[in-house]
Amino acid sequence: MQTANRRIEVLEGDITKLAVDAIVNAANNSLLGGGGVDGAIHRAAGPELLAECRNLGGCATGAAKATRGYRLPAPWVIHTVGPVWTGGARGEPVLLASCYRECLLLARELGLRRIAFPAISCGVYGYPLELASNIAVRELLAHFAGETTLEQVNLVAFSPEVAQAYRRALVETADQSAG
Ligand code: AR6
Repeated sequence: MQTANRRIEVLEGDITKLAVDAIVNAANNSLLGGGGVDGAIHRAAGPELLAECRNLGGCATGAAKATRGYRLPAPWVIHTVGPVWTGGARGEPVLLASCYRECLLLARELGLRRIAFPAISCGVYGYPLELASNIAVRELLAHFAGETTLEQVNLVAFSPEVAQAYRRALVETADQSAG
């Protein structure tokens, strides 16, 4: 657990600037772009990204699909679709966990070493930050408990509140594994 925790790093800033192997996009079911981090990624990657996305036939909530990164510093984008938060009784936790898991599995299939995640579902889709950061950390630790090519995962926070939520979730899981 200690080792896995050290492989997770919280970063504050714009995910589109990161020169990691893949950045994750919090997309919608169409995969044809939108606002928030999705809009920022499409703007930074250029129109070639949208052209590739048009061929993917959309993406189910909780699933993930990979494309090239085009003009981004990251060579890959892994698009996933988080759940819209409607109170938590419509499978939102399972679907959000599935987003992280599917992205991590794709990253492993592609043989990637570094991946960066935005706070999937925590913007327009309204997922409570504390709950979402617990799920993110739990799924990352579960992934690191198995075989993986990944050496480092960045949890990218676009605001100090998000960074704090991630840090708290990391501390709590470290405490749990120590106790
Ligand atoms: N870098 C890192 N994080 C960012 C950036 C950025 N450049 N820009 C925003 N965030 P959201 P969702 C943060 O709304 O809730 C889109 O229209 C943001 O502050 O982007 O999954 C899609 O097309 C927040 O913490 O994604 C979908 O329709 C987090 O990224 C819908 O929004 C996620 O916020 C998906 O909603």
